[in-house]
Amino acid sequence: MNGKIMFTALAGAMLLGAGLMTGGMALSPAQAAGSEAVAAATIKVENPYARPPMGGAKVAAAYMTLKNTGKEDDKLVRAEGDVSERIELHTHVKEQRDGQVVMKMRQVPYMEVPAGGETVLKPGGLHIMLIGVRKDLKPGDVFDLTLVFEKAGKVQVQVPVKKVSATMMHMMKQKMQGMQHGGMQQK
Ligand SMILES: [Cu+2]
Repeated sequence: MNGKIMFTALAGAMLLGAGLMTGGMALSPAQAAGSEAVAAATIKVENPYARPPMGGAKVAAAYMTLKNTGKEDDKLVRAEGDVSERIELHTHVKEQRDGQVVMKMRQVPYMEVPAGGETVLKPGGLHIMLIGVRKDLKPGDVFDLTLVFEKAGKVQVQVPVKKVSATMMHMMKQKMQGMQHGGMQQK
């Protein structure tokens, strides 16, 4: 590695660091030279939002669409932030219980985002679980999440908290009647 490459890599890392610290969504990896920084631009996050915790529960979920404009498959391997004590990647799975099909939440090790494709995180499907939410999140609030991708690295997202619709409220109440995560009845 010669001096010039070393310097470029260092400058890229510093730019990336500065961008992350501002907590801005507009982290522009393209400004930083070097292939690693450019790779980060392959992931685009659209329509991020979260539902507020329900009925005093300290859990909430974040949803969004992850788009991979790159030529390689990528994976969301974890999410970080100080909005909650723990942040997990979850999905819902169908399960038979007492002769009924119910949806239960499961932690997953990663979420695949295929090359040229997208992965949609939505209620009843994949989601980012916020466990032990630190403050009283309410509609209108915005919090930062850092998504960590296997290839693209860190992507900063600002997540607005949106109101729960009446239908969703009903579903979530049903869900809360189940044990911890389970019990949401499938329509
Ligand atoms: Cu969950």
